[in-house]
Amino acid sequence: MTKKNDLAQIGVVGLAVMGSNLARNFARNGNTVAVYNRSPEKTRALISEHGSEGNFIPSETVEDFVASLERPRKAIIMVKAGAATDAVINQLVEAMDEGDIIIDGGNALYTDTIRREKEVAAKGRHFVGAGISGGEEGALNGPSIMPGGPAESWETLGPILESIAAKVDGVPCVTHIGPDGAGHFVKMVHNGIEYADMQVIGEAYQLLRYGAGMEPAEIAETFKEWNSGDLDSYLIEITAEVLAQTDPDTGRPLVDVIVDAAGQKGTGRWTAINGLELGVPVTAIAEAVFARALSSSAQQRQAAQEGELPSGDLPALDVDRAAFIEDVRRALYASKLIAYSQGFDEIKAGSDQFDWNVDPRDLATIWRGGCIIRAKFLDRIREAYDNNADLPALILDPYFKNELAGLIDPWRRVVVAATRLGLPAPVFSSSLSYYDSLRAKRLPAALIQAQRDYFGAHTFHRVDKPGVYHLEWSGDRSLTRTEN
Ligand code: NBP
Repeated sequence: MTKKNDLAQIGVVGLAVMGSNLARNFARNGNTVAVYNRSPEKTRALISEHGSEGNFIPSETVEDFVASLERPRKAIIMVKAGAATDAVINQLVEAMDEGDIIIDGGNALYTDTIRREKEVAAKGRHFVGAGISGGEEGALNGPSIMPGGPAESWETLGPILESIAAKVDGVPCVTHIGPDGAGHFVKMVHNGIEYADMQVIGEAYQLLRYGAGMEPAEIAETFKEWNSGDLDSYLIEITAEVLAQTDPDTGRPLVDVIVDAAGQKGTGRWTAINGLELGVPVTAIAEAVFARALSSSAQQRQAAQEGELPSGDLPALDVDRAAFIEDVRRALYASKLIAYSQGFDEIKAGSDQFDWNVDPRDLATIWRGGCIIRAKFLDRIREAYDNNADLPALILDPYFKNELAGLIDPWRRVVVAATRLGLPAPVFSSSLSYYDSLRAKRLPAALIQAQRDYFGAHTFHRVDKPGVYHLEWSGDRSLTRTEN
């Protein structure tokens, strides 16, 4: 515990699971931490259970909390995103002075962060929206942190955030992402990629389980093997553990006693909505969000099962099992590549729209540790952008193109197999369509343009000469050049 007149280098407001773990992480790394929670019981519980882990200064009012901070004061808010965050910001702005820094470490929508930064800056305080990934375990032992806000706040905050971030090869998984909402934007897309990553793992499991007829424990072994290759990642690692787990009550595989309705808190949905708004096809992410929604449509699913929607002929899997397992691994890898490629496209589009200047290499670096999508292949992504900062798409990097050459045939076979087996694989199959759309010399968009011109005189461009054209569909079918 601290001496009476010590001041804290950092403060944490909101001591539910994330806030209390983050406060402990700060304290364990040699920082004196001021802590405050609306209900004082949580503050008292933190001190009584973990007070010996480092230097904490607990307060039961916002005023005492602010007074216990060293200047410029730095306070991280870890409360429920939305109205609670606004309430706490207002209290802190009131109690703080010019130049003090308020950091929102919750999962805020980036547009809220942009608004909040303006409001807080107008009152002479600094505001930093920081995405924090890694869940409760990461918060305690080293998260990946994505701070936005003014560059000058980063100068002050950088060292203290580096002290608690995960480290990979000695490099802390935190860096200044860009101004105002850049940090929360990038965290949103990170979560969108996480949705897609989890879904493709789910689709691989579904195919092995109900296509190849493997038991969860056997699939756990397969995932363990996969984790030592290209797919080496946190999510594959925990999937192997989850599938090996039995239910303490019944002894059955745990995955079999869990209701198959996936929850969501909104960041995946935001990523998909933002992709639609920016016109960036984040199909893998959107399909993953829809897949969760479909899984939770209990009534419809039950009606569809009771009404026994026709399945058509479903022949059993007629290929060599070992070959099928390897094909599924490659299809998973390919679909995952598409998800990341699309996520990086969305970040580039957001960065361009808001003039954030986000460097994709930074993300490939700070996502290597601490966060949920940490994966070995982020090193390859970093190399791809090192080699060409203006890559038109991640999958067009020479290394990934070469990888895809070895993945494409198995990927097609798996999508065909899933279709023939009647097993849903929405991200595997839509990612393949996305890939083939990008490759296509001609898309049916020409036909769509003609249809639009037919019913709405929306005009079209020609492949052979400049200008904008309209055909008199309901008249003499003559062609008019409407613009040069
Ligand atoms: P919760 O999101 O469950 O929020 C609970 C905290 O918010 C408590 O400290 C509660 O105080 C406080 N709070 C509320 Br609710 N309304 C308040 C108000 N009007 N004024 C002041 N405090 C208020 O906590 P969490 O799961 O620890 O997450 C914290 C943040 O971190 C969230 O934004 C979350 O999205 C984000 N996040 C969570 C994870 C994760 O894995 N859980 C991962 C990454 C980011 P009380 O004790 O007085 O009710």
